Parts: sequence; structure tokens; C-alpha cells
Amino acid sequence: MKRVLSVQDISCVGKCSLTVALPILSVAGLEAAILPTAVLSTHTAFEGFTFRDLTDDIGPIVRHWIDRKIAFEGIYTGYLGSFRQIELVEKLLGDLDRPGMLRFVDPAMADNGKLYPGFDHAFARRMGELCGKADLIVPNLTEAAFMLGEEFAGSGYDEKYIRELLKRLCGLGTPRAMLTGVSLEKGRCGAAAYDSVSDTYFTYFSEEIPQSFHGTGDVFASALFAALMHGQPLDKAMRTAVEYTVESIRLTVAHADHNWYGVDFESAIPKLLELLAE
Ligand code: PXL
Repeated sequence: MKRVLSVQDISCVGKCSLTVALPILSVAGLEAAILPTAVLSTHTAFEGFTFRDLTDDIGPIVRHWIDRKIAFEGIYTGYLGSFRQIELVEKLLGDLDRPGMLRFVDPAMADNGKLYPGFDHAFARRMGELCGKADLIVPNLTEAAFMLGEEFAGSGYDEKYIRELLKRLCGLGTPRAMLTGVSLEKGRCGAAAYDSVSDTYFTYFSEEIPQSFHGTGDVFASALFAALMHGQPLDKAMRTAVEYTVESIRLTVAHADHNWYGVDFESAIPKLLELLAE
């Protein structure tokens, strides 16, 4: 069984970061190891959340794994709370590196033109440097623009903008970039990717459900990483991640009493299994 590592916070309630990544990676038949960077009572969209920083544990945990010769075939990093955590994650990507290991970075820090609480534009630029050290990155349009020091385009963009944005993201140093939440046509939403090694650009769109939820970026990133580690090529893994995310949103809105803070990715797990088996 492939052992993979996910490095992000635990938001105890909120359906994001590790509480999303762990079940999705397990369902894909991967041994999911975790490195929790912080423990929050909820994600940061709830008022009054608690935050226990675990930055000082990161170094000793990684050192112990190296001593015990514990290795990973892929590392997926998500939400990071500080500059120092980015620095430590950069270091662990190097310290745990081995041939063929996938370094997958989701620069989870902003959405809909706004940074999450506690982050500023300097942090976004620093996250861009971490992305430069990855094999694949999965920002949304807001994160992509902010990492490049650009204005958020909102909905006023075309395919040329998307293609050029992907190329500028690869200019950060990563060979492959995928943009999430891309819509080039009313009623359709999905992802666009660029592989600078083979100079290939591809897209995948599905039904756009006109409601936005916290945690959908984490559902997408977890499913994409899971599908890649499961052995799907990038274009197929992108389709898996888009369709699973859409199904999660669809099943969420189908319940009139759904919560506001996350999507019912759990109910869509049968669909994920189907997509992974294709
Ligand atoms: O879903 C991204 C995310 C992860 N972790 C924490 C968050 C958020 C988004 O708001 O607050 C703590």
C-alpha cells in the first residue's frame, strides 16, 4: 500500500483540511499519514475559533520519521498558518524527498477575491515561493492572482487569461499547475491545467451549482491527489476531482437543512469510488 503524507491543520469542526483529506485518501486505498500543523476548534470562518499552534512539533516529528526510515510516496500540503510553517514545509519537502515522490501543494489561503483571516499579500507571495518547489499546485483563481502579485480577475476573464495565468504559475518554478473554480461558459465550472514539460493545456468542466461552500477546495485537492496516487494520469485525475466535488455540492444542496460551513463529501464517496475505478 502506498504511504502518503498530508500536512495541514486539524479544524475539529468545519469539514476542511485534515478531516476531509484523511477519509478521502483512505477511501482511495492509500495509507494516510498526517502532520497536523495546528488544532483549531473550527475553521476560521466561525467566529471566536481557538488556535493551538503546533509549529514547534514539525521539526522533531520529521526527524523521528527520518530516523525510523519512514518514507512517503507523495506529500500533500494545504492550509498553513504562518511564514515559519511555510519555511518548515519547504524544508521537509527536501528532507523527505526521494525519487518519484509527488510534491503536491494546495496554497489554501483565499477565495472569492479575499484572503482568509490572518493572511496578507506578503504571505501570498511567500506561498508562491513554496509553490515553486512543488511538482503540482492547485490554486483557485484568487490564490493564483495573489501569489503572482496580481489583481483578482473576478468573473471578467476569458480562456486566454486562464492559459496565460497557468503559464505564469509555472514561472514560479513548478512544472505543472491546475486552476480550480474556472468557468468559461454560464452554467459550467471546472478546472484548467498546464503541463510545462509536455507543453499541454487541458480543461474539464461540469455542471456549475450556483452556491459556494467552504472546504470545496480541500475536497477537490484531496480527490485530485488521491486519484494521482491511485495511478490516474493528470487529465483523468482532474476529471475525478471535478466530478467528485460537483457531486459533493449537489448532494449538499439536495438537503434543505444542510449546514453552511462545509459540503457533504461523505455522501458522495460512492461516486468517488466509481470514478477511481474507471
Ligand atoms: O478550507 C481551507 C481551510 C483550511 N484550514 C482552515 C481554514 C480554511 C478555510 O477557511 O480556515 C483553518
